[in-house]
Amino acid sequence: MDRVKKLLVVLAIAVVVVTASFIVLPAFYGNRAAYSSMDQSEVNALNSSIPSSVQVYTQNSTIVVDGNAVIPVEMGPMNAPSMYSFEIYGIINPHLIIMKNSQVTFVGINVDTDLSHNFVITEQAPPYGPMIGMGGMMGGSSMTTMPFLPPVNHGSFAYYNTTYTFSTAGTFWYICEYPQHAQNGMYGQITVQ
Ligand SMILES: [Cu+2]
Repeated sequence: MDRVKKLLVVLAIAVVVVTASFIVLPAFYGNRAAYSSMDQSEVNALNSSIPSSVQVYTQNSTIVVDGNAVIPVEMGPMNAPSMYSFEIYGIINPHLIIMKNSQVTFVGINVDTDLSHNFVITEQAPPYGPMIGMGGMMGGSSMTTMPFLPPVNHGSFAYYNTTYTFSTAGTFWYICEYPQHAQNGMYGQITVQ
């Protein structure tokens, strides 16, 4: 009889864990619009056609956006010193200076061969803890959302467009919400003026 009771307890725990994982994991990793994918030539085309509203100052690691623009954001570039990096027009984690009321579509593209990433905008300044992304997932601090995009798969790059109109002047940040990534340096500053 004791054996049966033990078995029942183990089964009950298993049911609770499995049920909880079906509720918690989608909240953490899914529940957002699906991503699309593009190939290397499409990535190259986006990177090489800089909009007229965008000025790239490589020496200052700064990109100025004055007006509406579509901007590709590479996530996890393999040539970067750290795997926890963004790259925009050849600059790692650039400082974005955005003129007020510009509407910017960020095309988040995961170019990493190993890790999942996303790109969201937040008012929260660094330093970041390992679970900074949980704030956004719980409907908290992030101003935009993006699903976690999987690594490159046989030449197919997962991407997701997120559009934001910067109507408020101030200092903002872009981060990767994947646990520990922002903490390890996967973020950059946005100045809206
Ligand atoms: Cu990341």
